[in-house]
Amino acid sequence: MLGFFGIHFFGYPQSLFVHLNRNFKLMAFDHLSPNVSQEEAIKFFKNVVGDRNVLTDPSDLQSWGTDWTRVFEPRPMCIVKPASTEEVSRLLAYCWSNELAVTPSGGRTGLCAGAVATHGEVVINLSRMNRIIDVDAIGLTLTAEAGVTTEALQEAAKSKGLFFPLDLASKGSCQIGGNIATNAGGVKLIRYGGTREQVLGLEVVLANGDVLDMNVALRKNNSGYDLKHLFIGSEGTLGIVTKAVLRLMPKPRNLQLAIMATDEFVKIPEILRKSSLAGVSITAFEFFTEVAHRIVLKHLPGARTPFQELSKFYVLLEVEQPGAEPEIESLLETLFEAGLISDASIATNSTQFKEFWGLRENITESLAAHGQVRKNDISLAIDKLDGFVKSLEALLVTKKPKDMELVLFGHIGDGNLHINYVSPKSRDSQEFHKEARAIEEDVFKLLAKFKGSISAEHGIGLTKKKDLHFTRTPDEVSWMKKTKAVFDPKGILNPGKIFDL
Ligand code: 2HG
Ligand code: ZN
Repeated sequence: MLGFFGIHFFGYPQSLFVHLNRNFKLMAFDHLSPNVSQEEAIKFFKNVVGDRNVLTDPSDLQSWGTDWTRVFEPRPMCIVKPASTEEVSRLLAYCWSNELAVTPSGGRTGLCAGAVATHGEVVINLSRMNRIIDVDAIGLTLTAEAGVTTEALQEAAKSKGLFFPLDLASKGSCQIGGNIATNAGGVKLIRYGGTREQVLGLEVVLANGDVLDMNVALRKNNSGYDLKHLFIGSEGTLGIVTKAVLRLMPKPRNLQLAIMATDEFVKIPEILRKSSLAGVSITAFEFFTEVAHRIVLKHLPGARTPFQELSKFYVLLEVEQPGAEPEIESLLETLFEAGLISDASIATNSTQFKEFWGLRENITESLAAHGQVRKNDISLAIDKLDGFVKSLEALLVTKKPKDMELVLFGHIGDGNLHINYVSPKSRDSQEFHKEARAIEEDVFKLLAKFKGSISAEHGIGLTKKKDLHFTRTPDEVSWMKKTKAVFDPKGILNPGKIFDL
């Protein structure tokens, strides 16, 4: 699984991009008037980072100019790979004075085209800035450059007997800079919070090249506005994150994992309620449907189901069990007795532990192998989940084309549902997206009624900016734009992402 996003991404043929435009002349942004030629700019970049760290080869532009969304065709001017904050600062100062658009980029595992360069942007990729600077085992902090992968951070914490709780299916490829830019959530949010909760300090290079140092490793710091939070989740539109101080914690003790089968969605929130009331210490509460399970069993080499017969829904529950008492077993008994689950399996060794997690974490990869996919990443208050899913099912009865499957899974313990629309690869891609979009619009309308969000953890990027209004009020969007104008009045940083200026 590790590194899967990278591997598959490079393997995808160009025909998968929906908005094909075979004219490779760079498109420009109306609000910018670049005052250097492309050749001059590339010469400057090579001078800053060295010849081999500026990529202009068409295949490099294709692979480094996009993320995992595969919907928009990448058309960057070039890819520039700095090795230090100072280099990022020089690059941005140059782009600022010459009005060149910039797209910041990391592990490129994003799912909403936040790091896709479609209009001749200079892609600044932070992969070479991959040093772990410090692990402080007393203050429980870790300082790292933006290009360190999430998995490398986990390993660094582990090597000191500590724990970095951010955990995502793409952890082998995604980088902390991208995690911060998108405020990534992941499978342990229910217990430890998302990326925002792990960040104590940040170093950011602003649009004009100034370095803003908010890099203090303090747990408590109530001295005025906490500016770092503006950059977390801003998708590279306010500045480029170059360094972060992150929170560590003691390793969880004795993790237990079970997969439970249930026949009705309505029972899932009830399972969560009963588990919380039982006082077990939940570290993950994930869910997937039978369809998702079947697709993983079909496409993931060596995947096995722990069940004799398949059920409509599954919950993956991970708990920390500090004492000797096998709490998860008695919890499962309670859930059986209450008629909430029909079957369950507990991982009894580390191999099974990995296998069970694999059944959940490999859904995205298996879906990509299975068909063409359009993704929603929505969230709702837990008590509204059931009503929403019922309305969704009613909607699908009339709207869903026969050859389209709706695959639901996600971090249900924190109200985050991933809805994937999947059709056979043989379907015409434009038609598929048109049909899926028609359903998606109704889903978003429904979501607005239920006071949910159109993006729980993936961000807005290019794919969802037209839908921002379903979740954010006009006032909120207007203040976002004012904030953007303060930090980047020329609009050079990741233009076209989240909203148009
Ligand atoms: C996950 O939870 C990721 O596995 C990807 O956020 C979700 O593929 C998706 O829709
Ligand atoms: Zn997710």
